[in-house]
Amino acid sequence: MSPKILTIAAGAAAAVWLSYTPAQAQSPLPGGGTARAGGSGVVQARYVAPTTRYAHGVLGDAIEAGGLAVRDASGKSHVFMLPEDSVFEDITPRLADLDGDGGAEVIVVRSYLTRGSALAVFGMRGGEFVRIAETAPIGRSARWLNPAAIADFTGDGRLEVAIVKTPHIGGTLEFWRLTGGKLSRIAGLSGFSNHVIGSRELGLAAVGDVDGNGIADLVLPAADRRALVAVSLAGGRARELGREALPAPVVGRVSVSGQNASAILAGGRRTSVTFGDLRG
Ligand SMILES: [Ca+2]
Ligand SMILES: [Ca+2]
Ligand SMILES: [Ca+2]
Repeated sequence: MSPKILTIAAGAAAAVWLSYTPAQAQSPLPGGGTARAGGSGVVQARYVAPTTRYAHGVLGDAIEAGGLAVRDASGKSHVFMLPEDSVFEDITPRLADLDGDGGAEVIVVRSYLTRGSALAVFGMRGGEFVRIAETAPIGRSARWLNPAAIADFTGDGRLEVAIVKTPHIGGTLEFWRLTGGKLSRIAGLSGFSNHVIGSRELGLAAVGDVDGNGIADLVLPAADRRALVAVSLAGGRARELGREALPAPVVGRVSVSGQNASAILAGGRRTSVTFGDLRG
Protein backbone atom coordinates (compact mmCIF):
# COMPACT_ATOMS: atom_id res chain seq x y z
CA MET A 1 0.00 0.00 0.00
CA SER A 2 1.42 3.39 -0.91
CA PRO A 3 -1.21 6.02 -0.22
CA LYS A 4 -0.76 9.47 -1.70
CA ILE A 5 -0.05 11.39 1.42
CA LEU A 6 0.68 14.94 0.47
CA THR A 7 -1.03 17.79 -1.22
CA ILE A 8 0.81 21.10 -1.26
CA ALA A 9 -1.28 24.23 -1.35
CA ALA A 10 -0.69 26.53 -4.27
CA GLY A 11 0.54 29.82 -2.89
CA ALA A 12 0.97 28.50 0.64
CA ALA A 13 4.31 28.37 2.41
CA ALA A 14 6.38 25.52 1.00
CA ALA A 15 5.75 22.27 2.80
CA VAL A 16 8.93 20.46 3.79
CA TRP A 17 7.70 16.99 3.17
CA LEU A 18 11.01 15.64 1.95
CA SER A 19 12.30 15.72 5.54
CA TYR A 20 9.48 13.38 6.61
CA THR A 21 8.92 9.81 5.67
CA PRO A 22 5.35 8.73 4.92
CA ALA A 23 5.42 6.72 8.17
CA GLN A 24 6.11 9.85 10.23
CA ALA A 25 3.41 11.75 8.37
CA GLN A 26 0.87 9.08 9.32
CA SER A 27 1.89 8.85 12.96
CA PRO A 28 -0.91 10.45 15.03
CA LEU A 29 -0.37 13.17 17.63
CA PRO A 30 -0.29 11.40 21.04
CA GLY A 31 -3.60 12.05 22.80
CA GLY A 32 -5.06 13.69 19.72
CA GLY A 33 -8.58 13.03 18.50
CA THR A 34 -10.26 12.56 15.12
CA ALA A 35 -12.98 14.97 13.98
CA ARG A 36 -15.72 13.73 11.65
CA ALA A 37 -18.33 15.46 9.48
CA GLY A 38 -20.71 14.72 6.62
CA GLY A 39 -21.01 16.73 3.42
CA SER A 40 -18.90 17.19 0.33
CA GLY A 41 -15.67 18.56 1.85
CA VAL A 42 -13.38 17.15 4.52
CA VAL A 43 -15.11 14.30 6.34
CA GLN A 44 -12.34 13.28 8.77
CA ALA A 45 -9.36 15.14 10.22
CA ARG A 46 -6.61 14.53 12.78
CA TYR A 47 -3.17 15.85 13.64
CA VAL A 48 -0.10 13.80 12.72
CA ALA A 49 3.70 13.95 12.65
CA PRO A 50 4.43 14.68 16.33
CA THR A 51 7.30 17.11 16.88
CA THR A 52 9.07 18.74 19.83
CA ARG A 53 10.40 21.69 17.81
CA TYR A 54 8.21 24.22 19.70
CA ALA A 55 9.14 24.27 23.39
CA HIS A 56 5.95 25.81 24.77
CA GLY A 57 3.86 23.07 26.38
CA VAL A 58 0.64 24.86 27.37
CA LEU A 59 -1.25 21.64 26.54
CA GLY A 60 0.61 19.60 29.13
CA ASP A 61 3.55 18.42 27.05
CA ALA A 62 5.86 19.93 24.44
CA ILE A 63 4.75 17.50 21.73
CA GLU A 64 2.81 19.26 19.00
CA ALA A 65 1.80 18.24 15.48
CA GLY A 66 3.76 18.91 12.31
CA GLY A 67 0.99 17.76 9.98
CA LEU A 68 -2.77 17.66 9.40
CA ALA A 69 -4.20 14.48 7.91
CA VAL A 70 -7.68 14.41 6.37
CA ARG A 71 -10.00 12.27 4.32
CA ASP A 72 -12.26 13.90 1.72
CA ALA A 73 -15.81 12.93 0.76
CA SER A 74 -14.55 10.79 -2.13
CA GLY A 75 -12.46 8.73 0.32
CA LYS A 76 -9.06 10.18 -0.65
CA SER A 77 -6.46 10.89 2.05
CA HIS A 78 -4.34 14.03 2.16
CA VAL A 79 -1.67 15.28 4.54
CA PHE A 80 -0.56 18.90 4.88
CA MET A 81 2.90 19.13 6.42
CA LEU A 82 3.86 22.43 8.00
CA PRO A 83 7.28 23.96 7.34
CA GLU A 84 9.74 24.00 10.27
CA ASP A 85 8.66 27.50 11.34
CA SER A 86 5.36 26.34 12.87
CA VAL A 87 3.34 23.53 14.49
CA PHE A 88 -0.30 22.73 15.13
CA GLU A 89 -0.65 23.51 18.87
CA ASP A 90 -3.97 21.83 19.46
CA ILE A 91 -5.45 18.40 20.26
CA THR A 92 -8.28 17.70 17.80
CA PRO A 93 -9.05 19.72 14.62
CA ARG A 94 -12.58 21.11 14.23
CA LEU A 95 -14.79 20.52 11.16
CA ALA A 96 -17.46 23.03 10.10
CA ASP A 97 -18.81 24.39 6.82
CA LEU A 98 -17.66 27.98 7.28
CA ASP A 99 -18.50 29.19 3.76
CA GLY A 100 -21.83 27.39 3.38
CA ASP A 101 -20.88 25.41 0.24
CA GLY A 102 -21.98 22.07 1.73
CA GLY A 103 -18.49 20.82 2.59
CA ALA A 104 -16.67 21.13 5.91
CA GLU A 105 -13.48 23.08 6.33
CA VAL A 106 -10.87 22.25 9.01
CA ILE A 107 -10.34 24.87 11.72
CA VAL A 108 -6.96 24.63 13.48
CA VAL A 109 -4.47 26.45 15.71
CA ARG A 110 -1.16 27.04 13.98
CA SER A 111 1.68 28.28 16.20
CA TYR A 112 4.78 29.91 14.77
CA LEU A 113 7.95 29.28 16.78
CA THR A 114 8.83 32.99 16.90
CA ARG A 115 5.44 34.72 16.39
CA GLY A 116 2.91 32.69 18.38
CA SER A 117 -0.47 31.33 17.35
CA ALA A 118 -2.79 31.98 14.44
CA LEU A 119 -6.25 30.66 13.61
CA ALA A 120 -6.10 28.81 10.28
CA VAL A 121 -8.66 27.22 7.96
CA PHE A 122 -7.87 24.36 5.59
CA GLY A 123 -10.17 22.61 3.15
CA MET A 124 -10.82 21.03 -0.22
CA ARG A 125 -10.59 23.32 -3.23
CA GLY A 126 -10.73 21.81 -6.73
CA GLY A 127 -9.93 18.36 -5.38
CA GLU A 128 -6.81 19.56 -3.54
CA PHE A 129 -6.42 19.89 0.22
CA VAL A 130 -5.14 23.43 0.80
CA ARG A 131 -4.74 26.15 3.36
CA ILE A 132 -7.64 28.52 2.65
CA ALA A 133 -7.06 31.35 5.12
CA GLU A 134 -5.11 32.27 8.22
CA THR A 135 -5.14 35.16 10.68
CA ALA A 136 -1.95 37.03 11.52
CA PRO A 137 -0.11 35.33 14.41
CA ILE A 138 -0.35 37.03 17.80
CA GLY A 139 3.18 38.34 17.29
CA ARG A 140 5.34 36.77 20.02
CA SER A 141 6.57 33.27 20.77
CA ALA A 142 4.58 31.40 23.45
CA ARG A 143 1.40 33.42 22.83
CA TRP A 144 -1.40 30.94 22.17
CA LEU A 145 -5.11 31.03 21.31
CA ASN A 146 -7.89 28.52 22.00
CA PRO A 147 -10.98 28.26 19.79
CA ALA A 148 -14.10 28.44 21.99
CA ALA A 149 -16.92 27.42 19.65
CA ILE A 150 -18.24 27.56 16.10
CA ALA A 151 -21.87 28.62 15.63
CA ASP A 152 -24.08 31.18 13.91
CA PHE A 153 -23.59 33.82 16.59
CA THR A 154 -24.81 36.75 14.45
CA GLY A 155 -28.07 35.17 13.32
CA ASP A 156 -27.43 35.53 9.57
CA GLY A 157 -27.31 31.79 8.85
CA ARG A 158 -23.51 31.66 8.43
CA LEU A 159 -21.07 30.24 10.98
CA GLU A 160 -18.61 32.29 12.99
CA VAL A 161 -15.56 31.02 14.91
CA ALA A 162 -15.14 32.28 18.48
CA ILE A 163 -11.59 32.20 19.86
CA VAL A 164 -9.86 33.40 23.02
CA LYS A 165 -6.44 34.91 22.40
CA THR A 166 -3.88 34.55 25.24
CA PRO A 167 -6.32 32.85 27.67
CA HIS A 168 -3.68 32.57 30.43
CA ILE A 169 -2.68 36.21 30.65
CA GLY A 170 -5.92 38.16 30.26
CA GLY A 171 -7.62 36.83 27.16
CA THR A 172 -9.53 38.54 24.38
CA LEU A 173 -12.64 36.92 22.93
CA GLU A 174 -12.80 37.40 19.17
CA PHE A 175 -15.34 36.33 16.54
CA TRP A 176 -14.10 35.54 13.01
CA ARG A 177 -15.85 34.62 9.78
CA LEU A 178 -14.65 33.18 6.47
CA THR A 179 -15.77 35.40 3.60
CA GLY A 180 -14.39 35.46 0.07
CA GLY A 181 -11.61 33.07 1.05
CA LYS A 182 -10.40 35.33 3.87
CA LEU A 183 -10.82 35.34 7.64
CA SER A 184 -12.21 38.62 8.91
CA ARG A 185 -12.68 39.70 12.50
CA ILE A 186 -16.22 40.75 13.39
CA ALA A 187 -15.83 41.83 17.00
CA GLY A 188 -13.80 41.40 20.17
CA LEU A 189 -14.24 41.73 23.95
CA SER A 190 -11.44 41.60 26.51
CA GLY A 191 -11.41 39.78 29.87
CA PHE A 192 -11.90 36.06 29.16
CA SER A 193 -10.17 32.70 29.62
CA ASN A 194 -11.10 29.28 28.24
CA HIS A 195 -8.06 27.25 29.29
CA VAL A 196 -6.01 26.36 32.38
CA ILE A 197 -2.30 26.38 31.53
CA GLY A 198 -0.94 22.85 31.27
CA SER A 199 -4.40 21.26 30.97
CA ARG A 200 -5.56 18.93 28.18
CA GLU A 201 -9.16 20.20 28.60
CA LEU A 202 -9.97 22.77 25.89
CA GLY A 203 -13.77 22.86 26.32
CA LEU A 204 -14.21 25.68 28.84
CA ALA A 205 -16.97 27.29 26.76
CA ALA A 206 -20.41 26.32 25.44
CA VAL A 207 -23.09 27.52 23.04
CA GLY A 208 -26.73 28.04 23.95
CA ASP A 209 -29.54 30.56 23.57
CA VAL A 210 -29.24 32.22 26.96
CA ASP A 211 -31.52 35.22 26.26
CA GLY A 212 -34.09 33.24 24.27
CA ASN A 213 -33.96 35.39 21.12
CA GLY A 214 -33.36 32.42 18.81
CA ILE A 215 -29.69 33.30 18.20
CA ALA A 216 -26.76 31.32 19.63
CA ASP A 217 -24.88 32.88 22.55
CA LEU A 218 -21.49 31.91 23.99
CA VAL A 219 -20.92 31.14 27.67
CA LEU A 220 -17.31 31.12 28.90
CA PRO A 221 -15.26 31.99 31.99
CA ALA A 222 -14.11 35.49 32.81
CA ALA A 223 -10.33 36.05 32.79
CA ASP A 224 -9.90 34.82 36.40
CA ARG A 225 -12.30 31.88 35.68
CA ARG A 226 -14.27 32.77 38.84
CA ALA A 227 -17.37 33.79 36.87
CA LEU A 228 -19.29 32.53 33.85
CA VAL A 229 -20.14 35.18 31.28
CA ALA A 230 -22.82 34.99 28.57
CA VAL A 231 -21.94 36.89 25.39
CA SER A 232 -24.17 37.73 22.41
CA LEU A 233 -23.03 38.60 18.89
CA ALA A 234 -26.57 39.13 17.56
CA GLY A 235 -26.51 41.43 14.57
CA GLY A 236 -22.69 41.43 14.61
CA ARG A 237 -22.37 43.41 17.84
CA ALA A 238 -20.57 41.73 20.75
CA ARG A 239 -22.06 42.43 24.16
CA GLU A 240 -22.19 40.82 27.57
CA LEU A 241 -25.64 39.43 28.43
CA GLY A 242 -24.88 38.40 31.98
CA ARG A 243 -22.22 37.38 34.45
CA GLU A 244 -22.56 34.92 37.34
CA ALA A 245 -19.90 34.53 40.06
CA LEU A 246 -18.59 31.09 41.02
CA PRO A 247 -17.21 29.80 44.35
CA ALA A 248 -14.01 28.46 42.70
CA PRO A 249 -12.27 28.75 39.31
CA VAL A 250 -13.57 26.82 36.30
CA VAL A 251 -11.21 23.99 35.33
CA GLY A 252 -13.41 21.68 33.25
CA ARG A 253 -16.18 21.52 30.71
CA VAL A 254 -18.88 24.18 30.53
CA SER A 255 -22.43 23.37 29.41
CA VAL A 256 -25.49 25.52 28.74
CA SER A 257 -29.23 24.86 28.67
CA GLY A 258 -31.43 27.91 28.24
CA GLN A 259 -30.60 30.39 30.99
CA ASN A 260 -28.75 27.75 33.00
CA ALA A 261 -25.05 27.02 32.69
CA SER A 262 -22.80 24.67 34.59
CA ALA A 263 -19.06 24.06 34.84
CA ILE A 264 -16.55 21.81 36.58
CA LEU A 265 -14.74 23.87 39.21
CA ALA A 266 -11.40 23.39 40.95
CA GLY A 267 -11.89 20.55 43.44
CA GLY A 268 -13.87 18.57 40.86
CA ARG A 269 -17.47 19.47 41.55
CA ARG A 270 -19.93 20.71 38.93
CA THR A 271 -21.72 23.93 39.82
CA SER A 272 -24.73 25.49 38.08
CA VAL A 273 -25.68 29.13 37.66
CA THR A 274 -28.72 30.86 36.17
CA PHE A 275 -28.40 34.01 34.11
CA GLY A 276 -31.35 36.04 35.40
CA ASP A 277 -33.78 38.45 33.75
CA LEU A 278 -32.46 38.10 30.22
CA ARG A 279 -35.60 36.87 28.50
CA GLY A 280 -38.06 39.35 27.16
CA1 LIG B 1 -17.37 24.80 3.12
CA1 LIG C 1 -23.53 34.20 11.46
CA1 LIG D 1 -29.47 34.36 22.10
